[in-house]
Amino acid sequence: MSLEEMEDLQLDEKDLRLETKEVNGVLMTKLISDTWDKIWNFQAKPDDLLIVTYAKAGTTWTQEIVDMIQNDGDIQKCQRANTYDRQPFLEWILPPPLTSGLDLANKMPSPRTMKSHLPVNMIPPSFWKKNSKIIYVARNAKDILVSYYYFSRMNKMVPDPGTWEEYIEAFQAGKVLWGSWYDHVKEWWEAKDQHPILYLFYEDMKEDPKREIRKILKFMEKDISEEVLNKIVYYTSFDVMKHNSMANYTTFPKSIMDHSISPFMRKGMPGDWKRHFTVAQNEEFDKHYQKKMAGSTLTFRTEI
Ligand code: PPS
Repeated sequence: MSLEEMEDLQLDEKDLRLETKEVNGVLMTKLISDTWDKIWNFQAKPDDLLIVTYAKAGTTWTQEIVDMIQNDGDIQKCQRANTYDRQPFLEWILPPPLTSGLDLANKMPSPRTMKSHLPVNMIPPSFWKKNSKIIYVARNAKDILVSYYYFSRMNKMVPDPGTWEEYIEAFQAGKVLWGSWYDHVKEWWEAKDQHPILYLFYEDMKEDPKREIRKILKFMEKDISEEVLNKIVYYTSFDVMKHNSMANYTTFPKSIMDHSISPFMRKGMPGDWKRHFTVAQNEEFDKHYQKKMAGSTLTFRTEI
């Protein structure tokens, strides 16, 4: 059953919010946790491309860029299906009869491009064995927190975020789906020198999308004309993608994603956190941040 068909089931919010259960101390949905062996044993191939992010770091944006590159800027081809059907969400397990990302990935003909939010030590080991390419995108913690908060309100499948104050605490403690942002970005940063990993920043992509798309092209060993490159920059800009129903999650049943609470394509700007953190919250967050990130060479820009 497709997600679109699920709309007819008229499910209540309490039946939708997925239960959680940790895997290796990292909060996941119970469905992911119960299917963990199958996810861990996923068989990657050398020509797979995996796009990894902590949630809300610009996954969908990067997925669209990669798909446009793979299709030489052909808009029609990129409209063939929703983002999540074009590039399966590897560890995302849905209740039957819905099709899970893992099943989609297993059935997909090569070369496959997939998405994941897994921390580096939870990536199925076959990705390392097969030397598959990985694009990692990181985004500053404050904008992630705001984006994740609104997303958790509008997406009825993930845990209810509670109040803004409660959510800041949960985020800092890593008690949100996919665990600690701090560990995620730092551990992937360490891993990037040992594997074919391209480590990008959302803020850099926003500042100069053409420059960052060129990095992706080089990493994918693809050559395209300047004209196609300009086309990709245009069609993957926030304002255009916001209206692209194959990329903006508006085809999801409203009972799952309610865009009237907050659109999936919400602001698309670094620095929106300033409209949400009070001065006191910001000071406390910065103090905690210094402790968590101490010793890492990784730095972020919280505005551009
Ligand atoms: S998810 O659910 O984890 O896959 O979400 P993800 O796609 O990683 O992140 C969603 C945020 O990315 C913004 N977005 C974009 N920003 C700039 N340009 C483009 N093209 C773009 N597409 C998506 C989206 O608006 C979410 O950020 P916020 O801050 O909430 O607006």
